[in-house]
Amino acid sequence: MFTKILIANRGEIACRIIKTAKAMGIATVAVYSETDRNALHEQLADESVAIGPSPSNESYLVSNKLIQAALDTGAQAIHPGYGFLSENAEFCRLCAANNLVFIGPPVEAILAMGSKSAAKTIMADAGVPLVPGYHGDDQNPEIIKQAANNMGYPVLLKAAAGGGGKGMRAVYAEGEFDEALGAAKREALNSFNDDIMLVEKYLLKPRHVEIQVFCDSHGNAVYLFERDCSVQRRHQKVIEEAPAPGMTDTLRQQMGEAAIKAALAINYEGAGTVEFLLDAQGEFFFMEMNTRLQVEHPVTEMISGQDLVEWQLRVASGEPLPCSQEQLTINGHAFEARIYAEDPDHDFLPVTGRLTVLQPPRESAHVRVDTGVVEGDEVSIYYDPMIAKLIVWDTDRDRALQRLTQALSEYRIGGLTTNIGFLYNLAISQAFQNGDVDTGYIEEHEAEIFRQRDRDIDYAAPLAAAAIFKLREQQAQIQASPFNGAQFTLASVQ
Ligand code: MV4
Repeated sequence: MFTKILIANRGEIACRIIKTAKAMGIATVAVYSETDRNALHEQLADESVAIGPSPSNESYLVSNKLIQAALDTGAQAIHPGYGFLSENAEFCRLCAANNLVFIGPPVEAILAMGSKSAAKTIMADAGVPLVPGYHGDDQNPEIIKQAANNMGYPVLLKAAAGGGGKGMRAVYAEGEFDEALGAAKREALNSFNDDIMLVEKYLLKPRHVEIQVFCDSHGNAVYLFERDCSVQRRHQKVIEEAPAPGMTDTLRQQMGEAAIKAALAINYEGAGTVEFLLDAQGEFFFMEMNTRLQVEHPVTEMISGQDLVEWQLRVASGEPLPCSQEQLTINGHAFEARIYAEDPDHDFLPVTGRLTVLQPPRESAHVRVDTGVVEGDEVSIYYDPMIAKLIVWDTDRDRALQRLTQALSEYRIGGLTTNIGFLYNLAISQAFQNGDVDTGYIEEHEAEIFRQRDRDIDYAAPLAAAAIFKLREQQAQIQASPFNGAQFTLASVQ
């Protein structure tokens, strides 16, 4: 096992990784930009290295700075977290060239999943079910249109290099095809410098169900069940849960085995996620594979009782998987809600500012809060405005959902606008309570989620109470301090 690792990331995921490394007796090196000089991840690590200015393309995205920091501190491995360099094949290669272990899959696996068309060819050969469609090399527009006509409308055009809905166009009739293809190609060229397109049958209101897989370097592979991530807004996940509502043992096993086939087809190692679309008839189709630890991994940890970061560290150091498939079981139900500094009443525009009050619900066997900020920290313009992930667990879905609404109503954040009220309204909406989710959920239930202000949590009184409590605490501290002559001013609490 490694004795020291560098975490090439920041925020909650850097803190999350440090926590497990500490528990395993592994020393940690944090890296930090100017803005993050005193950030929680920098404080929690055993050592830290400054990597330059706040913009991520001058710090967290500069491969050479991270490699140099690892070499200078004697770290043997680099954990990339998610985002930033986590799926960057060049960075993965650079680690190897410097005798550093990249805590992630082999570079070939990252490259294999880089193109949607190439990935679909690999998966078709491996016998993984695909959405009917055309993903060939011949990019003649007439060939693509003929494929669309043959499968029947509606169809969905997707950029092979795409992700997150960019370069994607729905086409409802042959007459719209040429214009849609042109527009999708232009968007893809602008975004990815690559306009290779594929076309698929457009599934209406599918669910997004993904399977957590793990493979080691000894040929072992397991799946750690599924997560339902259907509730999204403009391709951003909002609430995730495990297991998926309504999932049967048979379908779970079929999807799990298909996911393992997908992973083995690309000689995968480490933590991976195979995303599927699941239709109302229970048919499922491979969408893509994410070659990293995902933001929503905690719901899988809560229902499986496994620490996925510990698994990553063991596998990366050459150990076999800690468990066989037969030893893995599902216990209870978990939700994750992503708490953001953003304004739901203004098109979810990101919000910046100081977290003057930050009082998460108390953590317990039922409530987990993964965060990278403390009260008084600033949410800056430089990075993703996620404040925390709130994860809850209980023995069944109804009870877990009750835990979620309770924890959301206890969460106190002052100083900036957050999406907590929106998450609360979403969690109490009737169809969500029923587990009746699909990828159109938020749009379909907009009126219920946005309009029921009377059912919103009432924040004003609890926030005022929190501010008064904090003022008293600060005054008591000053009175007890040997420097109690110091000037004390109350920071404004919003
Ligand atoms: C689809 C689809 C329906 N049919 N493909 C959206 C992002 C990209 N990764 C794939 N996406 C979709 N592909 C076919 N053939 C619907 C979506 C989709 C979606 C998928 C998962 C989660 C949320 C979504 C929201 C809108 C559309």
